[in-house]
Amino acid sequence: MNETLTSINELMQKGNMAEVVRLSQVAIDEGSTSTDILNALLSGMSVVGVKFKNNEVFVPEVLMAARAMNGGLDVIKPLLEAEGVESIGKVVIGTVQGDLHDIGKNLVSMMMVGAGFEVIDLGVNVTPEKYVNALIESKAQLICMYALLTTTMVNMKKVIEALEESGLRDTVKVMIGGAPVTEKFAIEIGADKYAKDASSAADEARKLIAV
Ligand code: B1M
Repeated sequence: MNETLTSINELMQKGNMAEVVRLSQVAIDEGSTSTDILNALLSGMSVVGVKFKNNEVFVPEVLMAARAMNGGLDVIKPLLEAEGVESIGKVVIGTVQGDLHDIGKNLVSMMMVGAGFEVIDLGVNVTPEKYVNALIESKAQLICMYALLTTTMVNMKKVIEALEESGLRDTVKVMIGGAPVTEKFAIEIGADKYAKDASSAADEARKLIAV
């Protein structure tokens, strides 16, 4: 990691959004790739995650770090999305009900746009009804669900049940992801696919809807 990337990593951990945004642009101007900057941000967030777990930092600090991370992601967003020109399909994405985490979802969303999908992002704390209504409105081919809490990942099953109840399950593929989610869990709840990270989510999406 060069000096700018190291600073991005450290300032992200400190929650200094303005500097992370400024330095992310500096890094691009210096020739760093979007992946270099993404890795600096992700490794910074891993450190914050460990400190959070060990009670060395608390929710306000983590929130500031998350804002700084989202600020950096916004700067590299055009680079991550640059490859997608024509829409190859529609994807509805959201963080499931009860869960307010959104960084991983935003990353998956950017990678999907980069892979050529039109993304309808429902945000966080998304109820099963909201997923169903978005599907009816958009006629998307894929629903992506994200959860970071062991207590909210169970709500993914409720979305699949709501799709079944509304007779729409056969019209759409369902992919799930997020730190506590596993392939085994995906099979258990009847999802079509589990993806471990944002770039494999985009690859798997292409395979799932066969483009
Ligand atoms: Co939260 N939090 N948090 N938090 N937080 C975790 C998840 C936790 C593991 C921390 C810890 O204890 N070590 C823990 C969960 C424990 C558990 O459930 N077992 C936790 C907790 C407990 C909580 C609260 C309950 C704390 C409290 O209030 N006491 C609370 C819950 C609020 C709620 O949601 N109702 C809470 C709140 C928060 C903040 C608001 C402060 C903030 C979120 C801000 C935001 O998102 N805008 C926050 C953060 C930042 C974290 C950590 C530190 C970082 C999460 C993150 O963004 N990682 C996290 C610890 C950790 O993960 N190490 C933690 C970076 C992100 C890129 O990774 O989301 O995993 P991730 O995404 C990955 C993959 O999972 C995958 O791709 C990405 C990488 O390419 N992926 C997909 C993601 N989505 C996918 C979808 C796919 C496929 C792949 O297909 C659809």
